[in-house]
Amino acid sequence: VNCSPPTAVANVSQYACQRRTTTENHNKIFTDVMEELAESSEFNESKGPCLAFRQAASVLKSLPSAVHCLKAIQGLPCLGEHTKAVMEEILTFGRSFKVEEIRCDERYQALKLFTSVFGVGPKTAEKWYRRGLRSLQEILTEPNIQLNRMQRAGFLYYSDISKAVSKAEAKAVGCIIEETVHWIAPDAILALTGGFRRGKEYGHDVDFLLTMPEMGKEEGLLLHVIDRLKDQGILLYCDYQGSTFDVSKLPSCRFEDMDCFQKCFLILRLEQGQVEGERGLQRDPGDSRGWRAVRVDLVAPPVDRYAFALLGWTGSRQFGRDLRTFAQKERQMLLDNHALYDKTKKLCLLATTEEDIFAHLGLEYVEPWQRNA
Ligand code: 8DG
Ligand code: MN
Ligand code: MN
Repeated sequence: VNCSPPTAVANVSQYACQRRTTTENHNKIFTDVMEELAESSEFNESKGPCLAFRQAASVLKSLPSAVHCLKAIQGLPCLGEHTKAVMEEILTFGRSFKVEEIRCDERYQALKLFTSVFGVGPKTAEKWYRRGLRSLQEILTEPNIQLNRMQRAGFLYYSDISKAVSKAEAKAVGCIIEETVHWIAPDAILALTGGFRRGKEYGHDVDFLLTMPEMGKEEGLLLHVIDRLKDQGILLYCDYQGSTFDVSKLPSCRFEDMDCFQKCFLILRLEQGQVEGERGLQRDPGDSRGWRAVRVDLVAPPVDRYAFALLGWTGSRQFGRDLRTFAQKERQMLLDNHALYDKTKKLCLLATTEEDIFAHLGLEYVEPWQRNA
């Protein structure tokens, strides 16, 4: 085994926004384990270790080749002692005993299962676990559990929405959204965001951004779209959140990916016949329903915020997180889904494209498909 580090190693930045990370991951055997460790830390509310494992996974994802020995990762940023120990285990035994222990843990299993339901976060999952509940069936039959509307939809469509959405299905959803939006407003601006914009083959949902070329015209748009989806008989669930966006409150100091734009979290009914490659296909008779439920997110910012929203909603989460950290630590700027504020100049920097934002930050432009950090 050639243990010389890849020549580019010395140049790997600690910030995902200064790395190019395609969907081609040469170190999946490590990153899958890191992500499980991160999730387990999250369940234990260990924020530091959780972030550390996510950052380590992200650095490994950006490498141009597989790591075959520990020497090859010398000098790489964000790889702590803990991470290196896990990697050594995997290199030596082909597996990590630590992660296998976690996988067997009753609490980890239950929390992972519960949070896989749409509308169930770690807090609710923990509450159910403490009440001695272990399976989804037990939750559904426990008389004292009050599910909210989102969770009820989550359980109702569980088998469909826990199944990955393919690129072909995302494309079919895109056609429906496009037709619906442009039927209402022919000049509306619509963009695919999220994992599918980054070129992923599969996702847990399909994300879109929409706006109007004229400021303010976007206001009623989303509710119109929702009505129209309802009329088509394909709206299975809708959680609409009105805008709480307030320009006078810019810049926001919120240091996360939440934003105040009007948005909706939907579950749509997608006919298999509308999916490319599935037309006229003979399917398993047990799956003869002919349609599936798909999670869809729509976000509608005002057009002057469009570039910031597009950058935020394209992700990945880690890429966005590092962009915000980079802006603050390296440039004394505050970045969120609404704006970029220069603390030195005490003003908001305007942007109409993502390229503008990278330029303001003094960063080389990173294409969407290179943001799979
Ligand atoms: P996936 O669906 O393929 O699994 O991955 P994804 O497309 O990258 O994740 P996502 O959960 O659909 O979110 C898309 C991006 O949007 C993600 O990078 C984070 C960003 N994002 C925001 N605000 C919010 C928010 O309020 N909720 C969610 N879920 N994501 C948000 O900028
Ligand atoms: Mn998504
Ligand atoms: Mn989403």
